[in-house]
Amino acid sequence: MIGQITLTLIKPYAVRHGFVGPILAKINEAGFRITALKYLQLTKLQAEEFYGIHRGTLYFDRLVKFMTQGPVVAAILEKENAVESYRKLIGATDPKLAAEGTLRKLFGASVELNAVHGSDSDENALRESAFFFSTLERF
Ligand code: 3AN
Repeated sequence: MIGQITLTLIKPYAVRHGFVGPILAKINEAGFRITALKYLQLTKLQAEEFYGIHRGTLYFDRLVKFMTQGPVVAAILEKENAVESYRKLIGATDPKLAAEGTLRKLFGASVELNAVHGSDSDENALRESAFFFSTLERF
């Protein structure tokens, strides 16, 4: 499985603006198989754990606030070289700098409201997938 999966979140901002369908369609068109999918609202503690690596940054509290203000859609995506391939599809963290046609360019508003998350390494893809999904929820 290493190298084959990545974890994505459609963030509250994008969910609220009706972008779940369009984003999932783009993910399908790009050749990813959705092997797990759910809608949930993160608690403050869960968001702090998920973004633990950002603790101590100036934007940490705001990040946790944005990520808990409404439901997110979490999904595990499967494809050859999934992490890198999906990072390419989502584009740069800041939508202003993201390439044309990328998810963050199409659906993001700012570096904070940037529509989607994508795992940044195979190790984190496994950790984040296990954070959101039990083995019974993966197909
Ligand atoms: P990416 O999501 O592209 O991997 P990270 O891991 O550096 O980027 O950041 C995780 C999240 O933290 C971003 N998606 C964004 O919401 C937020 N973030 C990152 N850098 C900043 C920043 N300079 N100001 C505000 N929020 C930020």
